[in-house]
Parts: sequence; C-alpha cells; structure tokens
Amino acid sequence: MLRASLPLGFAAALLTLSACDTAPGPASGLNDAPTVSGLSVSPTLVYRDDLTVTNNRVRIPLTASATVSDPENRLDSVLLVVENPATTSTGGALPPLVRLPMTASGGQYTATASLNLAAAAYGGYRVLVVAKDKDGRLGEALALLSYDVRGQAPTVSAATATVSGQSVTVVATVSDPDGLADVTRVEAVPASDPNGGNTFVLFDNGQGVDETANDGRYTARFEVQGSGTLRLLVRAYDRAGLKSADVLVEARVGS
Ligand SMILES: [Ca+2]
Ligand SMILES: [Ca+2]
Repeated sequence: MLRASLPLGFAAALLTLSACDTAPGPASGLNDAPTVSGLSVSPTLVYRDDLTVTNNRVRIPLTASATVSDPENRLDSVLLVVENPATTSTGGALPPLVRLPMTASGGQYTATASLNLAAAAYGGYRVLVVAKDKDGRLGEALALLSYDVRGQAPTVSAATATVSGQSVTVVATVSDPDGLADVTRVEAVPASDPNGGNTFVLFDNGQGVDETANDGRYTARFEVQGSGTLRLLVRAYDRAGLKSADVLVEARVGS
C-alpha cells in the first residue's frame, strides 16, 4: 500500500533492491513469530538446606523477566512455564509444574511463581518464557533452575589396609547423613604428600576386589614398590563437594 503511493521510479528502485537481496526468502514481516530475549530467572541454584521442608515438600519462590516483542504487535499471551521433568509410566509428558501469565510493563514481562516440589526431587528444571501471537506463532526462551542439597559431609568410620606381598588392599566404611548415594568419591592419598596427585580410588561397586556393591564398604587394591610403612589418608566426598575428615591407615610392606 505504501509502495502504491510512491512515484513509479522509486517503486522500481525498491524492486531492484529487493531483487539484489542474496537470500530474500519468503515475504518477511507478514506473520513473524514473537521474540523472547534477555530472559532472567532468579534463583538459578537452590539448596534444600536453605528451604523449609513441610510434609516432605519444599516451595521455591521463583521470579522471571524477559523482553518480548512481536513484529506485528499481535502478541496474544506470554507465559512462564516450568516443565515437569518426570514422565508418565509410558514416557509421556506431564502437565507443567508452573504455567502462569506474565505481567507486561512496556516490552518487559515479569512473573513471580512458587515452585512446589517433593523435598528429594533434586535435579535441573527447565524454565521457559513462551510468547504466542494471535496467529498461533510461538517464541520462547529457556533458562535452567537447579535444585540440590548441600547436606552434611560424609564420614569415614573405619579404614584398614592389609598387605599380601606387594599388594595392598584398603577397605573403608563410609556413610553420609544424606544417604550413601550422595557419596561421589572415596580415595586414599599418601599421608606424606596428600596433595601430590597420587591417589587411589576406592569403589563400592561389587566389582573385582569390592565384595558387595553399595554396602558402604569401599575397596581398592594396588601394588607398591619396595618396603617400609605405608601411611595413607582415606577421605570421602559428596555431591556438594563436602569432604569427610581424613582417616589414617598404616600398613607394613615388604620385609
Ligand atoms: Ca552429604
Ligand atoms: Ca562394597
């Protein structure tokens, strides 16, 4: 319509310019999807330790803001969505945990939600701002909220080293108030040089020298050279990076 009102010569120039476009594609601006940018979600990391647990559930207050625009100014809805990472028994999607209209102020959209989770439902949660225009076109932006537990450090309650020839077997009993599954690593390091990078990893996987999987008794077997008294510090770490106290084990190797 604008072009029809222009002098003929100018219209021809516009057509020429348009023809020079290397990738003109379909006509743009007629029915474009909304754009969502600058999504900001707070918080992005929450520890259960900082929340109140009621009836084995927690509530995480969540605020989100994003800039939303639609090329034709035909915006229909802007929603804050937190997807449910769980699925049905057949692998289907479950309704979102949060689905909330966002409030507009200029092109800025904000919402405050309360995410209600089982206290032990640790994991990553997809937070989306979904904008829809009146033609049904969608635009969205994604952020991630991590829910975890800091908990308490694991404990090494007993550790032994037994020697057979040059072969040393270390067994350590480890527990964690947050459950054995919270323990990520058990290791023995030389007491003389604990940070020297020379570590032996103990496993509780029931494989090889470890007799029973997941019984909290972690085991490693390794060969040493020469003779003398071997001094090792045994320690455990959990998912939050919390470390147990060191437990010293000693073993006499060689004659
Ligand atoms: Ca722990
Ligand atoms: Ca074991």
